[in-house]
Amino acid sequence: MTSEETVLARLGDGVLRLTLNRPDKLNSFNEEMHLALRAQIERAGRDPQVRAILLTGAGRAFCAGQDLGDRDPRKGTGAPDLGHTLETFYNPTLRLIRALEKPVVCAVNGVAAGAGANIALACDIVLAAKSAKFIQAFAKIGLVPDAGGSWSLPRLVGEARAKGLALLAEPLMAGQAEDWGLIWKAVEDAELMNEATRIATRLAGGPTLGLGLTKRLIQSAAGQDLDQQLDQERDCQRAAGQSADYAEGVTAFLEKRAPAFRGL
Ligand code: LHQ
Repeated sequence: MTSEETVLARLGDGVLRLTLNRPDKLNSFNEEMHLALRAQIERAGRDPQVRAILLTGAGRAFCAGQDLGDRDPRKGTGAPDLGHTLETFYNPTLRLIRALEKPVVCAVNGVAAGAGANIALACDIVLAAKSAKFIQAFAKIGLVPDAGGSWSLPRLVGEARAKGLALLAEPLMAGQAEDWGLIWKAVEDAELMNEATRIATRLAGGPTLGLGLTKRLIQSAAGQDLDQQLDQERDCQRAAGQSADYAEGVTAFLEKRAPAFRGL
Protein backbone atom coordinates (compact mmCIF):
# COMPACT_ATOMS: atom_id res chain seq x y z
CA MET A 1 0.00 0.00 0.00
CA THR A 2 1.42 3.40 -0.90
CA SER A 3 1.38 6.36 1.46
CA GLU A 4 -1.32 8.05 -0.66
CA GLU A 5 -3.59 5.13 0.10
CA THR A 6 -3.22 5.09 3.90
CA VAL A 7 -4.68 8.61 3.85
CA LEU A 8 -7.12 9.42 1.07
CA ALA A 9 -7.10 13.11 0.13
CA ARG A 10 -9.65 15.01 -1.94
CA LEU A 11 -9.86 18.76 -2.43
CA GLY A 12 -13.17 20.38 -3.36
CA ASP A 13 -14.95 23.64 -2.50
CA GLY A 14 -11.92 24.75 -0.48
CA VAL A 15 -12.15 21.68 1.78
CA LEU A 16 -9.33 19.14 1.92
CA ARG A 17 -11.05 15.92 2.94
CA LEU A 18 -8.63 13.48 4.56
CA THR A 19 -9.73 9.91 5.23
CA LEU A 20 -7.64 7.62 7.43
CA ASN A 21 -7.64 4.47 5.36
CA ARG A 22 -6.57 1.27 7.08
CA PRO A 23 -10.09 -0.01 7.76
CA ASP A 24 -9.09 -3.64 8.42
CA LYS A 25 -6.95 -2.33 11.34
CA LEU A 26 -9.62 0.18 12.40
CA ASN A 27 -7.41 2.91 10.90
CA SER A 28 -4.77 2.45 13.60
CA PHE A 29 -1.54 4.32 12.98
CA ASN A 30 1.51 2.76 11.38
CA GLU A 31 4.48 4.88 10.36
CA GLU A 32 3.25 5.22 6.80
CA MET A 33 -0.12 6.61 7.84
CA HIS A 34 1.57 9.03 10.24
CA LEU A 35 3.79 10.41 7.51
CA ALA A 36 0.96 10.60 4.98
CA LEU A 37 -1.31 12.48 7.38
CA ARG A 38 1.43 14.89 8.35
CA ALA A 39 2.31 15.57 4.70
CA GLN A 40 -1.33 16.38 3.94
CA ILE A 41 -1.68 18.80 6.87
CA GLU A 42 1.57 20.50 5.86
CA ARG A 43 0.21 20.81 2.33
CA ALA A 44 -2.99 22.34 3.72
CA GLY A 45 -0.89 24.97 5.47
CA ARG A 46 0.93 25.90 2.27
CA ASP A 47 -1.90 25.66 -0.28
CA PRO A 48 -4.15 28.75 -0.45
CA GLN A 49 -6.79 26.61 -2.19
CA VAL A 50 -7.26 24.71 1.07
CA ARG A 51 -9.35 26.78 3.43
CA ALA A 52 -10.55 24.03 5.77
CA ILE A 53 -9.76 20.39 6.52
CA LEU A 54 -12.28 17.61 7.10
CA LEU A 55 -10.75 14.56 8.80
CA THR A 56 -12.56 11.22 9.02
CA GLY A 57 -11.97 7.47 8.90
CA ALA A 58 -12.75 4.75 6.33
CA GLY A 59 -14.98 1.85 7.31
CA ARG A 60 -16.57 1.37 10.71
CA ALA A 61 -13.94 3.12 12.88
CA PHE A 62 -12.43 6.56 13.09
CA CYS A 63 -9.06 5.42 14.49
CA ALA A 64 -7.95 2.83 17.06
CA GLY A 65 -4.75 4.68 17.98
CA GLN A 66 -1.36 3.08 17.58
CA ASP A 67 -1.20 -0.13 15.54
CA LEU A 68 -0.38 -2.55 18.34
CA GLY A 69 0.57 -5.23 15.84
CA ASP A 70 3.64 -3.12 15.13
CA ARG A 71 4.42 -3.15 18.87
CA ASP A 72 4.39 -6.88 19.66
CA PRO A 73 6.59 -7.41 22.77
CA ARG A 74 6.75 -11.13 21.91
CA LYS A 75 9.04 -10.25 19.03
CA GLY A 76 11.77 -9.80 21.67
CA THR A 77 13.16 -6.48 20.45
CA GLY A 78 13.52 -5.18 24.05
CA ALA A 79 11.69 -2.39 25.87
CA PRO A 80 10.66 0.30 23.38
CA ASP A 81 11.24 4.03 23.66
CA LEU A 82 7.68 5.27 23.23
CA GLY A 83 8.83 8.82 23.98
CA HIS A 84 10.78 8.64 20.75
CA THR A 85 7.69 7.35 18.92
CA LEU A 86 5.65 10.27 20.23
CA GLU A 87 8.28 12.87 19.42
CA THR A 88 8.87 11.43 15.94
CA PHE A 89 5.32 10.68 14.85
CA TYR A 90 2.43 11.88 17.03
CA ASN A 91 3.62 15.17 18.48
CA PRO A 92 4.48 16.87 15.15
CA THR A 93 0.98 16.07 13.86
CA LEU A 94 -0.68 17.37 17.01
CA ARG A 95 1.35 20.57 16.84
CA LEU A 96 0.48 21.01 13.16
CA ILE A 97 -3.27 20.65 13.73
CA ARG A 98 -3.23 23.18 16.56
CA ALA A 99 -0.97 25.65 14.76
CA LEU A 100 -2.76 25.50 11.39
CA GLU A 101 -4.61 28.79 11.00
CA LYS A 102 -7.39 27.08 9.09
CA PRO A 103 -10.34 25.27 10.65
CA VAL A 104 -10.05 21.50 11.07
CA VAL A 105 -13.37 19.66 11.26
CA CYS A 106 -13.33 16.07 12.48
CA ALA A 107 -16.11 13.62 11.62
CA VAL A 108 -15.77 10.76 14.09
CA ASN A 109 -17.53 8.03 12.14
CA GLY A 110 -16.96 5.19 14.63
CA VAL A 111 -14.77 4.18 17.53
CA ALA A 112 -11.94 6.58 18.41
CA ALA A 113 -9.49 4.93 20.81
CA GLY A 114 -6.18 5.89 22.39
CA ALA A 115 -4.23 8.37 20.31
CA GLY A 116 -7.06 8.19 17.75
CA ALA A 117 -9.45 9.76 20.26
CA ASN A 118 -6.99 12.47 21.16
CA ILE A 119 -6.19 13.39 17.58
CA ALA A 120 -9.93 13.87 17.07
CA LEU A 121 -10.10 16.07 20.18
CA ALA A 122 -7.27 18.26 18.87
CA CYS A 123 -9.46 19.30 15.92
CA ASP A 124 -11.47 22.53 16.01
CA ILE A 125 -15.00 21.29 15.40
CA VAL A 126 -15.60 17.67 16.37
CA LEU A 127 -18.76 15.95 15.16
CA ALA A 128 -19.43 12.31 15.97
CA ALA A 129 -21.92 9.73 14.79
CA LYS A 130 -24.27 8.82 17.63
CA SER A 131 -23.00 5.23 17.49
CA ALA A 132 -19.36 6.35 17.83
CA LYS A 133 -17.50 6.07 21.11
CA PHE A 134 -14.38 7.59 22.58
CA ILE A 135 -12.03 5.37 24.59
CA GLN A 136 -8.96 6.54 26.47
CA ALA A 137 -7.64 3.01 25.97
CA PHE A 138 -4.15 3.71 27.32
CA ALA A 139 -4.79 2.44 30.87
CA LYS A 140 -5.78 -0.95 29.46
CA ILE A 141 -2.23 -1.49 28.23
CA GLY A 142 -0.29 0.26 30.98
CA LEU A 143 0.26 3.56 29.17
CA VAL A 144 -0.61 7.19 29.89
CA PRO A 145 -2.84 9.38 27.72
CA ASP A 146 -0.83 10.83 24.85
CA ALA A 147 -1.36 12.72 21.60
CA GLY A 148 -2.28 15.72 23.76
CA GLY A 149 -4.99 13.91 25.74
CA SER A 150 -3.64 14.72 29.19
CA TRP A 151 -3.77 18.40 28.16
CA SER A 152 -7.05 18.52 26.24
CA LEU A 153 -9.21 16.28 28.45
CA PRO A 154 -9.09 18.36 31.67
CA ARG A 155 -9.52 21.54 29.64
CA LEU A 156 -12.56 20.19 27.82
CA VAL A 157 -14.38 18.30 30.57
CA GLY A 158 -12.66 19.21 33.88
CA GLU A 159 -10.37 17.17 36.08
CA ALA A 160 -12.95 14.80 37.59
CA ARG A 161 -14.24 13.58 34.23
CA ALA A 162 -10.77 13.59 32.68
CA LYS A 163 -9.50 11.32 35.43
CA GLY A 164 -12.53 9.04 35.16
CA LEU A 165 -12.07 8.69 31.40
CA ALA A 166 -8.31 8.16 31.58
CA LEU A 167 -8.13 5.88 34.63
CA LEU A 168 -11.14 3.70 33.87
CA ALA A 169 -10.68 3.60 30.06
CA GLU A 170 -14.41 2.98 29.60
CA PRO A 171 -16.12 3.92 26.33
CA LEU A 172 -17.90 7.26 26.25
CA MET A 173 -20.73 7.37 23.72
CA ALA A 174 -20.94 10.37 21.37
CA GLY A 175 -24.15 11.72 22.93
CA GLN A 176 -22.55 11.80 26.38
CA ALA A 177 -19.40 13.34 24.88
CA GLU A 178 -21.57 16.16 23.54
CA ASP A 179 -23.36 16.58 26.89
CA TRP A 180 -20.00 16.84 28.65
CA GLY A 181 -18.63 19.39 26.19
CA LEU A 182 -15.95 17.02 24.90
CA ILE A 183 -17.16 17.51 21.32
CA TRP A 184 -19.28 19.99 19.39
CA LYS A 185 -22.13 17.69 18.36
CA ALA A 186 -23.33 14.09 18.11
CA VAL A 187 -25.45 13.53 15.00
CA GLU A 188 -27.43 10.66 13.51
CA ASP A 189 -25.06 8.19 11.83
CA ALA A 190 -26.65 8.67 8.43
CA GLU A 191 -26.28 12.45 8.73
CA LEU A 192 -22.65 12.59 9.87
CA MET A 193 -20.85 13.13 6.58
CA ASN A 194 -23.51 15.51 5.21
CA GLU A 195 -23.37 17.61 8.34
CA ALA A 196 -19.56 17.57 8.56
CA THR A 197 -19.27 18.47 4.88
CA ARG A 198 -21.81 21.27 5.29
CA ILE A 199 -19.86 22.75 8.20
CA ALA A 200 -16.44 22.36 6.55
CA THR A 201 -17.70 23.89 3.29
CA ARG A 202 -19.28 26.77 5.16
CA LEU A 203 -16.01 27.44 7.01
CA ALA A 204 -14.00 27.18 3.78
CA GLY A 205 -16.26 29.80 2.20
CA GLY A 206 -15.94 32.06 5.23
CA PRO A 207 -13.46 34.81 6.15
CA THR A 208 -10.74 32.22 6.74
CA LEU A 209 -8.06 34.73 7.70
CA GLY A 210 -10.26 35.93 10.56
CA LEU A 211 -11.28 32.37 11.42
CA GLY A 212 -7.62 31.39 11.69
CA LEU A 213 -6.94 34.31 14.03
CA THR A 214 -10.02 33.33 16.05
CA LYS A 215 -8.66 29.81 16.44
CA ARG A 216 -5.33 31.23 17.63
CA LEU A 217 -7.05 33.49 20.19
CA ILE A 218 -9.28 30.81 21.67
CA GLN A 219 -6.33 28.45 21.99
CA SER A 220 -4.23 31.10 23.74
CA ALA A 221 -6.83 31.88 26.39
CA ALA A 222 -6.09 29.07 28.83
CA GLY A 223 -2.43 30.06 29.10
CA GLN A 224 -2.87 33.83 29.48
CA ASP A 225 -4.37 36.28 31.94
CA LEU A 226 -7.02 38.80 30.85
CA ASP A 227 -4.51 41.58 30.16
CA GLN A 228 -2.45 39.37 27.87
CA GLN A 229 -5.59 38.14 26.13
CA LEU A 230 -6.88 41.69 25.60
CA ASP A 231 -3.52 42.63 24.07
CA GLN A 232 -3.67 39.67 21.76
CA GLU A 233 -7.28 40.43 20.79
CA ARG A 234 -6.20 43.97 19.92
CA ASP A 235 -3.40 42.68 17.67
CA CYS A 236 -5.58 40.07 15.98
CA GLN A 237 -8.43 42.52 15.46
CA ARG A 238 -6.00 44.99 13.94
CA ALA A 239 -4.93 42.32 11.45
CA ALA A 240 -8.50 41.18 10.79
CA GLY A 241 -9.64 44.78 10.29
CA GLN A 242 -7.09 45.22 7.51
CA SER A 243 -8.29 42.14 5.62
CA ALA A 244 -10.21 42.31 2.36
CA ASP A 245 -12.80 40.02 3.94
CA TYR A 246 -13.62 42.56 6.64
CA ALA A 247 -14.22 45.24 3.99
CA GLU A 248 -16.32 42.77 2.03
CA GLY A 249 -18.31 41.70 5.11
CA VAL A 250 -19.24 45.24 6.05
CA THR A 251 -19.96 46.24 2.43
CA ALA A 252 -22.19 43.19 1.96
CA PHE A 253 -24.06 44.00 5.16
CA LEU A 254 -24.67 47.58 4.05
CA GLU A 255 -25.73 46.44 0.58
CA LYS A 256 -28.02 43.77 2.09
CA ARG A 257 -26.40 40.92 0.16
CA ALA A 258 -24.43 37.79 1.02
CA PRO A 259 -20.68 38.40 1.38
CA ALA A 260 -18.20 36.75 -0.99
CA PHE A 261 -15.24 36.00 1.25
CA ARG A 262 -11.89 35.05 -0.26
CA GLY A 263 -9.81 34.33 2.83
CA LEU A 264 -7.69 37.43 2.22
C1 LHQ B 1 -6.14 -3.22 15.74
C2 LHQ B 1 -6.14 -2.15 16.66
C3 LHQ B 1 -4.91 -1.53 16.97
C4 LHQ B 1 -3.89 -3.05 15.53
C5 LHQ B 1 -8.16 -2.82 16.44
N1 LHQ B 1 -3.82 -2.03 16.38
N2 LHQ B 1 -5.02 -3.67 15.20
C6 LHQ B 1 1.58 5.77 21.27
C7 LHQ B 1 2.98 5.47 21.21
C8 LHQ B 1 3.41 4.17 20.88
C9 LHQ B 1 2.87 3.03 21.20
C10 LHQ B 1 1.67 2.82 21.86
O1 LHQ B 1 0.61 3.67 21.70
C11 LHQ B 1 0.54 4.97 21.54
C12 LHQ B 1 -0.76 5.59 21.63
C13 LHQ B 1 -1.97 4.69 21.62
O2 LHQ B 1 -2.79 4.88 20.77
S1 LHQ B 1 -2.14 3.52 22.81
C14 LHQ B 1 -3.72 2.83 22.49
C15 LHQ B 1 -3.70 1.87 21.35
N3 LHQ B 1 -5.04 1.43 21.01
C16 LHQ B 1 -5.72 0.56 21.75
O3 LHQ B 1 -5.31 0.08 22.78
C17 LHQ B 1 -7.05 0.15 21.18
C18 LHQ B 1 -7.02 -1.32 20.78
N4 LHQ B 1 -8.27 -1.69 20.16
C19 LHQ B 1 -9.38 -1.96 20.86
O4 LHQ B 1 -9.44 -1.86 22.07
C20 LHQ B 1 -10.58 -2.39 20.08
O5 LHQ B 1 -10.17 -2.90 18.83
C21 LHQ B 1 -11.60 -1.25 19.84
C22 LHQ B 1 -12.27 -0.90 21.18
C23 LHQ B 1 -10.94 -0.01 19.26
C24 LHQ B 1 -12.68 -1.74 18.86
O6 LHQ B 1 -13.22 -2.96 19.32
P1 LHQ B 1 -14.09 -3.86 18.33
O7 LHQ B 1 -15.11 -3.00 17.67
O8 LHQ B 1 -14.58 -5.02 19.15
O9 LHQ B 1 -13.11 -4.36 17.18
P2 LHQ B 1 -11.97 -5.47 17.26
O10 LHQ B 1 -11.24 -5.36 18.56
O11 LHQ B 1 -12.55 -6.78 16.90
O12 LHQ B 1 -10.95 -4.98 16.12
C25 LHQ B 1 -11.20 -5.24 14.73
C26 LHQ B 1 -9.89 -5.52 14.06
O13 LHQ B 1 -9.06 -4.37 14.17
C27 LHQ B 1 -9.15 -6.66 14.77
O14 LHQ B 1 -8.42 -7.35 13.80
P3 LHQ B 1 -8.91 -8.82 13.29
O15 LHQ B 1 -7.84 -9.22 12.32
O16 LHQ B 1 -9.02 -9.69 14.48
O17 LHQ B 1 -10.24 -8.56 12.63
C28 LHQ B 1 -8.20 -5.91 15.67
O18 LHQ B 1 -7.07 -6.64 16.01
C29 LHQ B 1 -7.84 -4.71 14.81
N5 LHQ B 1 -7.41 -3.60 15.64
N6 LHQ B 1 -7.40 -1.93 17.08
N7 LHQ B 1 -4.84 -0.49 17.79
